Amino acid sequence: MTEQEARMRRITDVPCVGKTSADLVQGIQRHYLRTLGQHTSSHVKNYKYQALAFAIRDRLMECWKNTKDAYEEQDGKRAYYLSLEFLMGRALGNAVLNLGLDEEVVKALHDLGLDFEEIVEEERDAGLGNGGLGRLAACFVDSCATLQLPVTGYGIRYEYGMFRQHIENGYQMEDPDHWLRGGNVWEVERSEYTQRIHFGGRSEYYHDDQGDLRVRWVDSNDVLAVPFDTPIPGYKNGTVNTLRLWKSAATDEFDLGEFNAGDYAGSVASKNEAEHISMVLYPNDSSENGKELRLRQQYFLASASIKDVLRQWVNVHGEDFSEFSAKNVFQLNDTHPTVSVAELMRILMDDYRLTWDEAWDITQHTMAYTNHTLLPEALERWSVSLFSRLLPRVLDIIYEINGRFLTVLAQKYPGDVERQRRMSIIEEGDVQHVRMAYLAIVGSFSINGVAQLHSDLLVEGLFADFYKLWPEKFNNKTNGVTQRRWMAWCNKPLSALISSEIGDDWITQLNELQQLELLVDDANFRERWSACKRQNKERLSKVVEEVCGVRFSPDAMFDIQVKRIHEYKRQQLNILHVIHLYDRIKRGDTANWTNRCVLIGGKAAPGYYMAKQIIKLINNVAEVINNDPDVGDKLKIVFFPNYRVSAMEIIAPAADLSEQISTAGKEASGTGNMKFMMNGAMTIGTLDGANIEIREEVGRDNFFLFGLTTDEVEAIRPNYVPNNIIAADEDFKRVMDLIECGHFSQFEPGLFAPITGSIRCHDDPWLVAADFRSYIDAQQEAAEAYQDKERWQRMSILNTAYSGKFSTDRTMEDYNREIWHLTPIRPKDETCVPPRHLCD
Ligand code: 26Q
Repeated sequence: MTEQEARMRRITDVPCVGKTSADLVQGIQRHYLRTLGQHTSSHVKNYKYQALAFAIRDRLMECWKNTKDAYEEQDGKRAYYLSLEFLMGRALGNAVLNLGLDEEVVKALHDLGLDFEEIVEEERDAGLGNGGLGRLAACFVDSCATLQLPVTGYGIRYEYGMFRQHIENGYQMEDPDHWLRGGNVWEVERSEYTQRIHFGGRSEYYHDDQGDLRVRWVDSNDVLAVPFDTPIPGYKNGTVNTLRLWKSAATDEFDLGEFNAGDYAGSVASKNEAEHISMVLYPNDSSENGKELRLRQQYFLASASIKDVLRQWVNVHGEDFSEFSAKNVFQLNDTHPTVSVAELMRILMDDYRLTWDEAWDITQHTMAYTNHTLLPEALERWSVSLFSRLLPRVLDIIYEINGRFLTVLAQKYPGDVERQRRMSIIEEGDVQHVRMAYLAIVGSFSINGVAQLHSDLLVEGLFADFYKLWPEKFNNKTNGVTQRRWMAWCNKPLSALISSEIGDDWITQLNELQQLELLVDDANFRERWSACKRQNKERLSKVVEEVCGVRFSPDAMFDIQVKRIHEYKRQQLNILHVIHLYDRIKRGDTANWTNRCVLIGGKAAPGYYMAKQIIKLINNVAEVINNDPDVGDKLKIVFFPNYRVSAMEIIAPAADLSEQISTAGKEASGTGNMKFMMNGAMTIGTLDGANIEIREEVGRDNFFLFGLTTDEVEAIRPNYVPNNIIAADEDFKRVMDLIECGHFSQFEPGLFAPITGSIRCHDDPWLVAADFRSYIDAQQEAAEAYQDKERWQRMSILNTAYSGKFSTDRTMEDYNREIWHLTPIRPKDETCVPPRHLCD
């Protein structure tokens, strides 16, 4: 050890921080006074949250360092999850759980006269994502840390996350989510790893000092990317991985022209453009919107992350890249970060002087692409003109990739110009576009869908030409969710019951839940199971009453649909059923009635007119039903505003019935379906996405199936006449009449004509009318099943028991075994694992 190393060692040589409740009390007090400067016991509860969060963060820090040291020392293969979204939600409860400090924290707070559950509520959700794709990234990093896989998440530190939603007169209103106001305890700025990102300018060809022809990107406008790191703790294993989020900042080079002309303020103001890049998350989750700022965000993430990885590589290996693809893999979360393919090529060639073939070999063996959608309108395309203005050098490379790819095609399929046109990365037409999915496919060694049906449909449909060319690249990786957050943390009563019966191995081995199957015949166990569900329903009822002003009786069946609002997810169909139930009540057709509380929640993209109308319809229907004395407890319905991760933590444990009712072939996977199943809800669903696998696991008797299959959906389209279906079905006709006669829009007749019109339209892509009857019948089956308490208890237990497949631990093991090939690494000294007496 050199003297300098010895000196460095001293500053990090801190005694291990204690983990008893007394140690925690001390830590909380110290941060409250010394970090936050709070001298009196002020009534601002948020400072108490922050003090606790700092105390917990202290307990992550040394494991974080040990994990980094271990990764560096082992120098094994590493993976990078590139994603424009990480929908993390709150971090405090998760950190406490994963550190195994649950009981000690509760006790410490109790000694300080504070309540953990109240303090937890002070944290704002990190809402840096739209929905499924962003939350999946968050579950993935949790599972990777738990599996001790060396995986780093790379994303953008948006100043404003997903908008907050409130309802005014039944309509969605959006409020900006300035989530960082009040500070973020969990992030650490690492400005020493700042990267410089180029935009604009042009490519210049020149001869280097060895006389070789090379290219450089000149006259660019540069932006800085400053990394902020968030610790990602594994479950009681001493591993803490990293989520690195980039914030954009202006360079210090003032616009000299303006500056010299005396416009000092103007030149400083022009820094704005740079700082805007990481300002806001696009709240669009299914259709491309082609905005320049979005492409800037994508390139900003791709370039900063790749430069960061190459920086670390060169630090250790110098400029020898022969082993790079054996030791690094990038997983692209949809096409959003796909410009990475060209960016890696660019840096390897322009900055490190690799030849095209060397750089391409590395790129093609390093990139892997996950697709999350089957909707053709959601496939990203960027206009060539925008690309050439913003990223001229990157576009050169994309053209070259495409040129070489088309040559391969021409050799393989001589004369088949039509195929070349179809498969070209550059789409020809009035305006040329770059097809990002095709760039991802050509540049990657692995392409996966997110549920078996989805992966099958990709190779049969959207990507059929590519599958024919490279069948070995395509594979399936069925999604999952992390049971740490979605059971152990959010469903304490059920977790305690399960652990008391089968132990707590399920927290890291979800298949262990299968043992619950043996308990379904135990009446006492079933009663305790129901008691947990009831407790969770009471908790949700309180929240619903607070935020919606409607009383949900825990005796009723809780029927829940929460997800983004989209026509393909068919919240319309749900509301048609609710209206049908209302109609039955009004007609007095209520023999053997099952009381129901229907909850629908989700955000609509701000520019998505139909989705916003659907929200309005739900609210108007709720207004009529909830205030009708004839209805009473038989039926309640609310639109739950501002659905988000922390809301789902209360909703999922309380659900009896999970609505997964998309048009078959449209929902790539779904992940809410898995959270509900895990928490003992029954699914009513179509044969779509991961529903199919859920039904396979739990058995057909424990799943309410309805609707057309994917094949039937495609077969019916040419002869689809919804008006005939409606006319032939008395119940359906009455429901449509109620909406169309203005019963739910008394002072605004015709308000919902766009919705009813689309249901009646023969080319309704979502085939709502086609599935109405079988949906209503399946709902009736569910209602009857609910009346048989014992039967329902059994089904509920079996849903949890067979949810093992849907852990992201399994998903990550699949990615690792078949795509990444990483070796798990244990941090050398496991001081961060809680002392044994705290673990058991
Ligand atoms: C693209 C371009 C410009 C602006 C925004 C976007 C954009 C952003 C987010 C497009 C799509 C998304 C999100 C998609 C998404 O969440 N898909 C869901 O992914 C889940 C995880 O795999 C699946 O379970 C869902 O089925 C799928 O809909």
